[in-house]
Amino acid sequence: MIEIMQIRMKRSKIGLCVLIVFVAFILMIVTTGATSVLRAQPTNSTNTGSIPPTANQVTTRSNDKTFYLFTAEHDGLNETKLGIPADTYSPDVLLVNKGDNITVHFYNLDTTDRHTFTIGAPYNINEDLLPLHNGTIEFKANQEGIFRFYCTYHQPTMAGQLAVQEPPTVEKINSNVPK
Ligand SMILES: [Cu+2]
Repeated sequence: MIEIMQIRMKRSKIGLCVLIVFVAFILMIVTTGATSVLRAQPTNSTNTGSIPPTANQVTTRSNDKTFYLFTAEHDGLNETKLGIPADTYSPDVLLVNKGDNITVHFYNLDTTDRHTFTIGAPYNINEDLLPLHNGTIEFKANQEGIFRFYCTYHQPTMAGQLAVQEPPTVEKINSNVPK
């Protein structure tokens, strides 16, 4: 009778041990899972818990853009022989975001010729400069697209492009990548 009781006690001890190991195993899985969930969240020093997830998407915006635009001339270009003017702009591409306030400081470096900065609709700009003069053009880039600007005196060479693009949206996490 005593022997049977001892065997039962042994069995229940073994059962208890198995239960403890099982519970410990479950706890380990749960803890590891929770850690990996925490790790899956973006690590961002500026991102506090109170900011909603959409705050990870930011729009890069610098609403004011200033350009210095110069007249240029290609040395050695024989205008009579080639039948084209030697005049161009530098730079000849102005890339801006829609909604930007644009300032163009336009310098006529030519000692003899007039030059213009001209854009048609919808911007309708025409800045005409005497030799060695400069002017400032200000406008809001409220129309998306690529718009040709040109000098009314020196076609077809003296021309460029104003590119007005939709403001790019970038992942905030990407802006933290070291350059
Ligand atoms: Cu010109």
